[in-house]
Amino acid sequence: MLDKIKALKEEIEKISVSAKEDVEELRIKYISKKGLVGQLFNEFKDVPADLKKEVGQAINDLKDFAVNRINELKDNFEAAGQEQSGTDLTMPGDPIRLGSRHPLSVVKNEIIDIFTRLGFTIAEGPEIEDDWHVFSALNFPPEHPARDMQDTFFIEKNPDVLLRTHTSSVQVRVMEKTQPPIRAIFPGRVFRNEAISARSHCIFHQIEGLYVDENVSFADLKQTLLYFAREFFGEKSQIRLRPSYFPFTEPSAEMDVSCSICGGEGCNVCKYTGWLEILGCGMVDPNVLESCNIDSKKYTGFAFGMGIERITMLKYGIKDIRHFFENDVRFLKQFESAN
Ligand code: 2NL
Repeated sequence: MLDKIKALKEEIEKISVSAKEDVEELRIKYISKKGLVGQLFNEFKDVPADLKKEVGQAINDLKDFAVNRINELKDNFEAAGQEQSGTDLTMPGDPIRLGSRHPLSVVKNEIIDIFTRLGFTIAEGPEIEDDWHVFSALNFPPEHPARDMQDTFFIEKNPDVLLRTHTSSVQVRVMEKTQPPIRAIFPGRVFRNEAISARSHCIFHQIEGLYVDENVSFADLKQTLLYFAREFFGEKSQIRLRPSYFPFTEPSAEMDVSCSICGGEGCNVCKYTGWLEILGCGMVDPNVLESCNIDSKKYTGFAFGMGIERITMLKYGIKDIRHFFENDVRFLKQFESAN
């Protein structure tokens, strides 16, 4: 009996399978009730009493061995089977579609690059602001219409908690805590309570610039903005300044750049004028400097501000501002190569 058990163990040790179904056959052949190992349990009753202990132990060990061996064959087969089931692990994977930078970010980064080459640093600040930083420090009179609920989003009923309508609030924060020279640009999201249309949105992006030091003049402003226009719209660009009004600058101007689409000849983008309006600018009003604890007798400064959506629409010929906020990938992927 012990010899038979030993022989059966050697037999089971040697078996190999070539198909998954064979494993099931082996299970029936060896470890089912009527299988070869199962039969040993029947024969056990004829084993002499003095050998029962030893033989019983050997049969139990054989059964454990057979069960483990067959499970092992089955596992090996399943692991190998996955490779054979049609997946070639040496094939290159499916390409993952990468996202692309949003056109507003592409243009914002380009503007930042141009001004950092001139020594400007970048500053950011809170979107939820108070009246002082958005209006009062910037020389807005108490009854100015921009303070009205029609133009400004107030948060709940507190008139001193509002969404900034321009990034100038960040410039106020910087001036309050730093003495000149100050030379920085301020990109950010701003909010105005306006009806949404092809040309305007209630959320948009601005980039403003500020340069405060001794002897900063209007000539510095013009030369800085001419450099920007030529870097951004092309070296042949011309600029012109038209008088304007902002509460925070005096004098104030609006700047046009010669139309980069038609080169000034006249086309439907520049409405046949040859010029595109791109930003507002001026010399910082002395009242603003004083509000921020900067001595307006010692220091002067220039500032400017532009809408990033507007510049991007001009640069890429985008006709509707709402495209920027819909995030339709068919629109966004057109800028994949831009940056
Ligand atoms: C526009 C015009 C402008 C400024 C922004 C500014 C900021 C401070 C002081 C003085 Cl703290 N000025 N910013 C100046 C002139 C124009 O923006 O049309 N933006 C879209």
